[in-house]
Amino acid sequence: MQRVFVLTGAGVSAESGLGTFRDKDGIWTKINLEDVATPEGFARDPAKVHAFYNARRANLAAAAPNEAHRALARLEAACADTAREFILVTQNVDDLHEQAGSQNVIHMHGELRKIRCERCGVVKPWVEDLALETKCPACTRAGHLRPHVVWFGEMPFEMDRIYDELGMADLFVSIGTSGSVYPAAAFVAFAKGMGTRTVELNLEPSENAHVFAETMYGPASIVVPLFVEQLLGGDTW
Ligand code: BJW
Repeated sequence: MQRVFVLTGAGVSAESGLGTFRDKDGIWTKINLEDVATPEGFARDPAKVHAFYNARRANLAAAAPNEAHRALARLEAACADTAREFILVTQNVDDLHEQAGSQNVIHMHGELRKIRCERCGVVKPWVEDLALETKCPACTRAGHLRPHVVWFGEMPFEMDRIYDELGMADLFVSIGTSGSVYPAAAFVAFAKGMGTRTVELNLEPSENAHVFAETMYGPASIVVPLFVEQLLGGDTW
């Protein structure tokens, strides 16, 4: 095995105190996703969208990486030590993977701690609250800043690079995602079609569970370290 491709979703950060989206009590059971996670919702009521992401940013400020994030950072380090390639593609907008030490990370749905100006296009780190009146740090105009996240109907980031990496992977591991949002939900079928070993680690079977060759179910803080330990101790490593 030379190339490891890991996909993560909200379940990997659940035990860090960040809510998932579609579970019982998930974010989309409390708030209408069309209001806060679509460009149309933002155009209709930007103040509501800013309030939603300000609260998410505050949640993130109080969160810390868990054992699953740390195990993935160990796996990346083990790959580096043995001249293997490792890439972590996350649907999560939190930065807990980076806080745990992961380095080669693609945030396909953007980053909560970044903002983008729709007028001048600048992308900047941002940890404070955002309001309609907030001025762009680059062009100084107010009223054009938005969270640097990918909403429904928008193209996720770095898709060409992601599919290039997926096409070369020997091992595809999906962690803590329901498999209900495309294009990430289609990665496992793509990997399987390439003859890649596919593994699902999740609290319970996802919508794509039947596509995976191997599965392991339980909380991410338990199953991810266990899987990484087994992988690094195995004959094929
Ligand atoms: C644990 C655990 C623990 C819990 N341990 N596990 C019809 C058919 C096919 C596709 C479409 C369609 N209609 C529309 C589309 C496309 C659409 C889509 O997929 N819609 C579906 C809902 C049907 N997709 C898009 O629009 C995407 N763009 C796109 O396709 O571009 C091409 C295009 C562009 C223009 C025009 C046309 C096409 C963009 C999707 C953007 C998603 N954005 C969000 C919000 C990001 C910002 C934010 O965070 O606020 O991304 S929505 C939300 O869902 C977030 C997540 O990244 C994403 C995925 O959720 P995830 O991570 O899987 O979380 P959950 O909650 O669903 O699952 C958690 C899992 O963890 C569960 O399985 C639990 O069991 C498990 N778990 N605790 C381990 N402790």
